[in-house]
Amino acid sequence: MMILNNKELDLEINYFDKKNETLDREYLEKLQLTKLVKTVDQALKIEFYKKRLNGIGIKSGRDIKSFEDFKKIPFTSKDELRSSYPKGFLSVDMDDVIRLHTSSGTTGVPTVIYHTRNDIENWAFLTARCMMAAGATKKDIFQNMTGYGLFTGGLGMHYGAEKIGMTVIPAGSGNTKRQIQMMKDFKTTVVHATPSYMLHIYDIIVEEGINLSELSLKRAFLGAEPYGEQTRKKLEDLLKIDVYNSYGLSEMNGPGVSFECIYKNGMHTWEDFFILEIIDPVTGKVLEDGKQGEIVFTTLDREATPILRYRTKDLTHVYKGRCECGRVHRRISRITGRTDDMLIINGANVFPSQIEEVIMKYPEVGTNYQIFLTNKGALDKLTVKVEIYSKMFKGEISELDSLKKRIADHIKSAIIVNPTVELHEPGSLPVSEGKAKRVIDERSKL
Ligand code: DLL
Repeated sequence: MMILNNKELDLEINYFDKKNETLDREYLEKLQLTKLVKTVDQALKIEFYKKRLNGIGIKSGRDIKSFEDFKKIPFTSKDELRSSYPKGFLSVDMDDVIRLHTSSGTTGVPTVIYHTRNDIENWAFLTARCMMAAGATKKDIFQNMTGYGLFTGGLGMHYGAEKIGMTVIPAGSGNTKRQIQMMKDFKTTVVHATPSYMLHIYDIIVEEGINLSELSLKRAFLGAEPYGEQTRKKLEDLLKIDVYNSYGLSEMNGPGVSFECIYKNGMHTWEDFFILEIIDPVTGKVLEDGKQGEIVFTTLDREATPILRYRTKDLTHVYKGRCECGRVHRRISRITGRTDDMLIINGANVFPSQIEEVIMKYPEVGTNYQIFLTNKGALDKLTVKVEIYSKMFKGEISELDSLKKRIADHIKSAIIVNPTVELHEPGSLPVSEGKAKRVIDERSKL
C-alpha cells in the first residue's frame, strides 16, 4: 500500500550518498562478499567466533567465497552476546574504542557494543542517509526528542543530522511542555521520537491550547518501538505532518539500519553495511523475499564489534521489486511483532500490533491505550483500556456503550479473542517518554 505525502510537501528525491544508494544490485552483492571477508577476519579475533568458525572449518575470511559458504555460519543469539558481558564481542584494542552503548537490560543482562572512530563515522553516515531519504535537508531544524545516553536513539540521529547540516536541538526526551515551547521558539521542522511519545505530545499541544499554525513542523521520524499504519495515519491527520518509520537495534548500531524514503512504502535497509536475511523462526531456513519471518543481520563494516548472522527476533517480510526512489537497497515491511512478544490468549496467537491497528481506526479513541491480561478461572481475560476524546460525546451513556461494543466486536473479528473494552478519560493512562509499555500481563501472578 502506498501512502502519498501531504500535498504541501514536495516529492523531491534527495540522496545523501547517491552512488552507493543507487548502485547496481549485482555490484552490491559482490561488494557484500568482499566486505564479508574482512568482517569474518575481524570476527576471528573474538574468542567466541574463533571457536565457532574454526569448528566449521573457517580459519580465515577468504574461506567465505560465496553466500552459500556464508550461510553455513551458525546464527548468533542475544543470549550469546549477553554471555560475553561486560567484555563483549571486542575485536580491537580497547585504546581504539571511542564509545560503547549497552542495551537497557530490562530483560536480563545487557549487551554491550563497542565502537571505533570509523564505526561511529559510519553510523552517522547511515543515519544521515536515512533522514535525507525521508526528505530532510540542511535547511531543517531538527529537534531530537529521544534519550541521549546509552540508548542509541539520541546520539545516533544527532550525529547524522549534523552530517546533513541540519540545525540540531538536542532536546532529549521528556519535559513535554518545554519541547513544545522549543518547537515554537526555534521553528522546528523535523522531530525524532518514539511513536508513543509523539502521540503524547499531540495531547499536550491540545491541552495547552496551541494552534498547529503556531508550529512549523513538517516531518516526524518515529521508531524504536512497533506502531501500525493506523497510528501513522492518526498522527499525520492530527498534526498535519508526514511520519516516517525508522527501524534499528543497538546490536546493529541503533537507528540507521532501515528507514522509509518519501514514498513511505517499506523501509530501505542499507545492504552495503548489513547483510539482511529473513528466516523461518522455527526451522532457521532462509526465506525468499515476500515471506514473513525473523530478521537476521550481519555487520559488514564494524571494526570493534562485528556480529555474524544475528537473530533479532523481529518479524517482517522483504518487499519484492524496486522502489520508485531509485534506491536498490531492499525494503522491509513494518515490524509486525517480535517472536517473543506474541501473546497466547486462550490458545489464540495474538500480536499487540493487531489490537493497536483496530483501535487507532476510531477517531473517538485518543492517543493512549493498554492491553491487560489476567486469568479468570481457567480462562484468560483480555481487557483493552483506551482513552477517548470526551469532546466527541454529548455525554450520553448509550453512546459510550455503543462505542465500547463496536470496538470490542472489531477486535474480536481481528484476533478471535473476546475482549472487554474500557473507556478512560484523556490523560488517565500512564504516559511514556521513550518506549511504551503497552502490555501488562498479570496472568502468571494469579
Ligand atoms: O530502539 C534503536 C532505535 C532508536 C531505532 C531510535 C529507531 C529509532 P534497541 O533499544 O536495541 O534499539 O531496541 C531494538 O526495538 O529489535 C525492535 O524490536 C524494536 N524496534 C526498533 N525500531 C522499531 C520500529 C533501538 N520502527 C528493538 N518498529 C528492535 C518496530 C522497532 N519495532
